Amino acid sequence: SFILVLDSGIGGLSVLHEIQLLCPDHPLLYLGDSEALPYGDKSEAWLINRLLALTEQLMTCYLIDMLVVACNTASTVVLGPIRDKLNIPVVGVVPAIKPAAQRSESRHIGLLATPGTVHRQYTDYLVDCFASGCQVTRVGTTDLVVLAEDKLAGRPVCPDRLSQVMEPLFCHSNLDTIVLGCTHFPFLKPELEQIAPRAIQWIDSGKAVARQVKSLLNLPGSVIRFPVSNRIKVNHALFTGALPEELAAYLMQVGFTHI
Ligand code: DGN
Repeated sequence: SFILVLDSGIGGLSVLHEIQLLCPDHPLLYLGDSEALPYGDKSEAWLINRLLALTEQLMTCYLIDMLVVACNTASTVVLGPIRDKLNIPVVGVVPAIKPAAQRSESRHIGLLATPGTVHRQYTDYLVDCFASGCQVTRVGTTDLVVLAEDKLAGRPVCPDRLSQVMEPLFCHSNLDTIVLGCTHFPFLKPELEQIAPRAIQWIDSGKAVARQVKSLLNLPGSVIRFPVSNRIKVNHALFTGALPEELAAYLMQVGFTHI
């Protein structure tokens, strides 16, 4: 049985990587809905229908025991309705505001996410509940989603474009922590570190999500179990749109068969 990890495009692969590290024996299935990239400009109803339709379609050919919505933009709106409709555990990814607020010494953090996530009510809730007493500067960008897609497709990341996006965060000299609130962004961390004017703590949700997945796998009866001896390590990846050669190579390198 598989854990299905889903995002529009490649972003969810950053979460998949963390799950792979913590649950190396569990077969993983990745669905990159690249045809519908970006999810950020889609309505709530459209997202719910799309995610349900894709998951249900995959459930006809795969035994799926958990769904990870590896997209902040979608998770901040669709988790409730999707949990109501599917009878498997559903894990979402939301911006890591709480750990960022805990770790910031200057009490000024940045939230870097898609415009959809930045403006969500759910994000207001996270900031109100977990970052009280902290200044939170929010930057919404789709440019970094494109740059991350480009990077995994083997195209160079333009530092000037990155700097332009980051200026509204980097210009605050006391801002010491930045939440990478989009699953695409951890792929750009080396480039972001290179252009940062000072040392910044970059915080994403990947490891916390992997821990949650692992704890759900360990709950008796929460997932379908099969004997260890039958466990063959098969990881599959599917994309609804075209798959660049470089990305196919990356998937192979991390142990995924593209189907
Ligand atoms: N990876 C998505 C996220 O975490 O918000 C962004 C991609 C998108 O569809 N907008």
